[in-house]
Amino acid sequence: MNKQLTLDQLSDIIKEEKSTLILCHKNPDPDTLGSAFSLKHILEYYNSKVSVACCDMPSQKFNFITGGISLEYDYGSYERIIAVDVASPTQLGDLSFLAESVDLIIDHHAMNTRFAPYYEDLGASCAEIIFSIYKFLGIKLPKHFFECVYAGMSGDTGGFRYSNVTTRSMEYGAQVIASGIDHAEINRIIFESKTMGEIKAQQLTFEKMELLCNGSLAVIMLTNEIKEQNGIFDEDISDIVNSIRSIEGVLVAVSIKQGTKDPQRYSVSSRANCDIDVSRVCALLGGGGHARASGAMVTAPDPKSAYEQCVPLFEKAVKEFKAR
Ligand SMILES: [Mn+2]
Repeated sequence: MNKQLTLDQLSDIIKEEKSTLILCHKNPDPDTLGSAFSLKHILEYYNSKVSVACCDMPSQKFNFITGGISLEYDYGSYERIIAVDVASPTQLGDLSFLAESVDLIIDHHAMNTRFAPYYEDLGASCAEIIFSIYKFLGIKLPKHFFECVYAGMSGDTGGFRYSNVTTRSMEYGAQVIASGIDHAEINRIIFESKTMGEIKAQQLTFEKMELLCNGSLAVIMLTNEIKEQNGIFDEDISDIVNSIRSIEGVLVAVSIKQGTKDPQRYSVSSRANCDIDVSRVCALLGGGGHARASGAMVTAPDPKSAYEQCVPLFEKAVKEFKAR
């Protein structure tokens, strides 16, 4: 069993001057990126040299967080590795070979597999934890720190709207805004701006998706064939599950994406608009996450068998919910 750290112990570790690699989860979202780059500011304050790595290229619209990071790293030459917003080794995607070398996990997922010593707090976002650390340390940091933290907090709460929002989320949000950041612009970029590739992918998604359980379950399966035929790249489809979730009457939305590098690996994302705990369904597929937002990686010889592994489980969950 890996050790659970207190905020005191965590801050002592953070103050150590060590070259550090911070790992984000695959399909990077504003929370994993915002947490990584805000933590980078804290570590740099204590003179550590820091790089951030992710197996997938972040959407260009998140350049305000990343500064447009390059993904070329020498994985061996760091004194410590910290994973942020990463619930399990599979969430590291192609970087999961580094899971054994992770020295510290900072995360907010109830289903974290605790694959290394960890600091855990079940707040709405991992960025809330980073902000707690900042407050505990009482240090002064540049504006970019607050932009990153805000991006994470707002990203995981849908702009402070989801059921995971607590009074602490709002209090922290207010304190971050008080630093003088342009929060409206950050929200515009996260929620109201899409690259042309994302728009194209969205259009294709609405064409190809399926509505099951009398319109309560929306499913989109994107195979490599469909992606290639339509000139769609992986960074364009990171958020498609949220597009189909917005359809009136949909209780659960599921996206199944075939891996580009490994076509026998399928990335499953699910969202619930009601009290269906999709993390339980994803746990049956070896994954996990939050009650209303979860994922899994499925291995299958072809798209049809991947579909058959996943979709009946979600159908069952929706039918059981409706029969309640
Ligand atoms: Mn998160």
